[in-house]
Amino acid sequence: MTTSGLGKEALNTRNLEMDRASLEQRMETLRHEEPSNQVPLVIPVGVDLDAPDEYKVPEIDGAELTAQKLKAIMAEHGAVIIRGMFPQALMRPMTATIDGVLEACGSHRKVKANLVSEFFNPPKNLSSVMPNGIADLAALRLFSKIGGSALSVESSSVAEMLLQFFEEQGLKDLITQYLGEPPCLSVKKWVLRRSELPMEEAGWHQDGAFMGTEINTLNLWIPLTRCGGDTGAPGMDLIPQRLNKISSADGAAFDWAVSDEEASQGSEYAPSVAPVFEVGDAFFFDHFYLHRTQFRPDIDKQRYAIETWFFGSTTFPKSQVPIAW
Ligand SMILES: O=C(O)CCC(=O)C(=O)O
Repeated sequence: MTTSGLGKEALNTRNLEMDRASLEQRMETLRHEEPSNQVPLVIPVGVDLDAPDEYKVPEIDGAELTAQKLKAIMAEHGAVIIRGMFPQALMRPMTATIDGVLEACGSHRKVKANLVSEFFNPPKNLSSVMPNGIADLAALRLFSKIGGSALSVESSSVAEMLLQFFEEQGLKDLITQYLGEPPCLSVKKWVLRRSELPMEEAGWHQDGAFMGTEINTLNLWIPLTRCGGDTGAPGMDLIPQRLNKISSADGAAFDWAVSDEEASQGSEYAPSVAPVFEVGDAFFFDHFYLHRTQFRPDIDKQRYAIETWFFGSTTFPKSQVPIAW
């Protein structure tokens, strides 16, 4: 079966209760599992690194992508842009889906009364799987709302639709080969994003600073708006360099962040870049990659994106609340 895209039409054909039960089960499957060290780390922590021939964010065409190539590029550069990975016509309608989820999550009345729709049907165990239950979920919802984002799992139907889409696009096989075991996802690091205007300066960070480093990860960041560079819509500011340890948080606003001075003017790192992303591109990076939401004073356009972190199904950060796939 091929998907009709990621928009409202595709969403309308889904069975809300079945999606809810399916996502609930995925969370139950890993609820009591602890990560193990049976599968080797894809990126060993802290070993000496050879400098690449050039500091850059490599780009390859979607048609050229193989797990072997992904592994080689990620090992050398820490990230890669896959141009034209997805058909634009399938991706564009996802912005309306994100609007629907954000609107449903923004309505306190709907969330409180648990008014189920295709845009808001979280699994019934969502608060109970969080490390600190409902208090954690409430804090995460507030944090997401302030940042103009929502957890994908707020709509089980959107989450299940995305999983189906990823599988149809060959991502499950690709990521299994990359991680050396089947992937899982997570409640906290699977995010639907619509940037807020005016933009606030976001902190440089490596996600491993709060997830831990003895894990296997691959983040698939999907822009749904043309963004980055001089487009006026925020892409990502990137340090185009493979790192394999967590940088110091000295001078940064949070203990998981890196100060702007250190990231963009420090001698330790390659100069930052802000590539242009097109709808249909995919951007892969891992928990050591130093990045932030692109910031410059002339940003005046909204940008939509999907952020999906995949982890090894035995090498995941438990704190991020794993979801079996
Ligand atoms: O979408 C963004 O601007 C931020 C994404 C991000 O930080 C991430 O994917 O880890």
